[in-house]
Amino acid sequence: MNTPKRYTITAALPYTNGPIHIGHLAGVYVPGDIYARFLRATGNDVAYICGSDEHGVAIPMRAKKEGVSPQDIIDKYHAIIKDSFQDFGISFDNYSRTSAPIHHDTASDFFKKLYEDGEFIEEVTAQLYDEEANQYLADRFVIGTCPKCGNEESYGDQCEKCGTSHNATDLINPKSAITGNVPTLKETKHWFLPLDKHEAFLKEWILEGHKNDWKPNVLGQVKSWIDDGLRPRAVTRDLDWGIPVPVEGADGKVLYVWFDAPIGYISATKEWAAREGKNWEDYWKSEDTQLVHFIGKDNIVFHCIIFPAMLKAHGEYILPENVPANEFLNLEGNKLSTSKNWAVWLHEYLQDFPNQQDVLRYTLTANAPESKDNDFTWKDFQAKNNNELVAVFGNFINRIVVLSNKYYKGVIPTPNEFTELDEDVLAQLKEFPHSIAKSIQRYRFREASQEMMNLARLGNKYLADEEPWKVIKTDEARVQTIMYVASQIAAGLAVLSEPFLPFTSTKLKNMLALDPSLTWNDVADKSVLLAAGHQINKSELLFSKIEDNAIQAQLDKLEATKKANEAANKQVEPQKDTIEFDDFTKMDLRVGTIIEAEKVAKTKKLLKLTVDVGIDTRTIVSGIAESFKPEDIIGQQVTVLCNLAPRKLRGVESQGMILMTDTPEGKLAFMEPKGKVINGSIVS
Ligand code: B3M
Ligand code: ZN
Repeated sequence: MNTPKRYTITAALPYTNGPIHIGHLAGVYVPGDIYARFLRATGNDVAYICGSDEHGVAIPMRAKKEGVSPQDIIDKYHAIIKDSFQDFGISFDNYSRTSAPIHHDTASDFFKKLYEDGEFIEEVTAQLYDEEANQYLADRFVIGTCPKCGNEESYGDQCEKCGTSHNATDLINPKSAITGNVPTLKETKHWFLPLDKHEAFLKEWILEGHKNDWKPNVLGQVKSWIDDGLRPRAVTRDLDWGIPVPVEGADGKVLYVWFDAPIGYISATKEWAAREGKNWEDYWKSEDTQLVHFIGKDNIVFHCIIFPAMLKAHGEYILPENVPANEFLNLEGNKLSTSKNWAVWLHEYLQDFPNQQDVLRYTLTANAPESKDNDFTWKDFQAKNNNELVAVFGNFINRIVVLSNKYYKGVIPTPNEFTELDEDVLAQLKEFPHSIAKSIQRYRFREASQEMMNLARLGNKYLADEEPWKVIKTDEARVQTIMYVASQIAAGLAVLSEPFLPFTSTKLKNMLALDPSLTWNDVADKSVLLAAGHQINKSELLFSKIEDNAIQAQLDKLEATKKANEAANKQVEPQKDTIEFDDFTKMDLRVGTIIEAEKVAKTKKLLKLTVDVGIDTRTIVSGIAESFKPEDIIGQQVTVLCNLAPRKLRGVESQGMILMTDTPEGKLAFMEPKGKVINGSIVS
């Protein structure tokens, strides 16, 4: 295996304007975690770095909407996000935040150095301005038509549809996201990073230097950017939320969030190094260090063009060795969306599937959107759990541990002569550390996870073929060998599954009472992983079957979200023609109570109700059968239009009408008084 190196691995800093969902986990944090855990397991020096991105206009905008301060928003979501990462075993060496003083200092110093070295262009330009809100409009504060793809909902800095990144003034028909007004132009001074100056270098470094080792989707985006021609990019903003621009004459201006956020990787490393007694500069300024950025595809330009240009302009830093950006994950066929609540939120997942972090980690890895967008479905989640984790991995381990305890009181038996198959299986086991490593080193985490599962398959098949539970009746000596061989596979699996299934690996290591110093490379090099005579522990359940009703509950939840979104988007009916007061008083509206209810035969929608309306008890036929069961509405108070001319519905005469409205979920709801009233009370 390769000689150990030093690695700085970064994962995109999540914006603290909402919790995180499976898309974040699948695209960035789980692949980064597998990589970091694997590198540690193979003896490398690793700093896996992340933190909250707490500037950016999305935060004050959300604060405004919720009527709280931006600080309240970042504190709330920083805590939620940090907990989610911890809960899912994302093994960051440091999870920091960009509101930390160390980050403000680091980002300010970085800016000052570029400023003093003359790396910026200082220019007064006309920027979009909202007269009513008294504010310059940049980034998410302005919406308009993307000049590249025509998307009418593009943001000022980036079009989410085609991924293009632009200046707010490039938008066609810009509108303020605060007031909806058409902005005016107003002059203001800003500092620009002349990306054009770095174009030749970027082209050479990425499109030539990394043409064979960076992912095609990443190279493609970089090429298209460079082909379009790089232009100076403003790195400051007229805003009151962010890091103040640390030079004279910059009052009321802050650093552009995409200038400060990637520097967050550096500040978070500094914070960690100080805590651990390490030298942070080793991780950022030494040519021996490999810097790798894990991100989603919408962040490619910032990590492959802008941040490298900043690092290059600064002069003291290393550049990324690779930026293995992923595509997007969809959910049940639709784009994940925070605003539409179309997501599986991590904190909610854990409520519904407690202690089943590894199931989600595994499903998201086995289905990772590595080279194209991919779909997460609950059915597939169930299948991956039931058919692979339970039926293969769990079943294999369970058989070994249960049988060892049963036959040998949990002591690994002494093997007798190996058959050709035994030799072959043991030789195959030694190949797995290499084959899994090869996939991980090429950032092919799906492939790596499948290879890890293949080791469990090998073990499962070996036991199924050798059937020790049958052989025990005729050949005890042979069973000793089978159990010994299978135990070596179990030990290998405990080590090699760790990057993918860290919780399971820990449980399994405990179950096998595995020597904690056993390493990844040992699985390839050592001929004995679990020695004869070694005592293991009792069996513990690693995975359990997920039943259909648990999956249906998740699908129902999404269906309810869909309905709620449809209802929210539904246009309310326009007002009807004006009527006179007399027209209104002609209606006899009063409260009644349903005392009997039954379905009208051969209809889907109709219920025949008996309603006490105070003046009498009458029959009313109502089209509410799809929303209510007859037995559930006995005693329900309702509003009744009593003097509506009677009419026959399916042979039953209806003497009035019950007033209803629609719920956001698309069901019907009664117009009922708050608290019981006397039947016959007039509604006016
Ligand atoms: N906060 C953007 C995002 O979540 C972002 C990443 C910053 S990485 C330096 O898409
Ligand atoms: Zn576009």
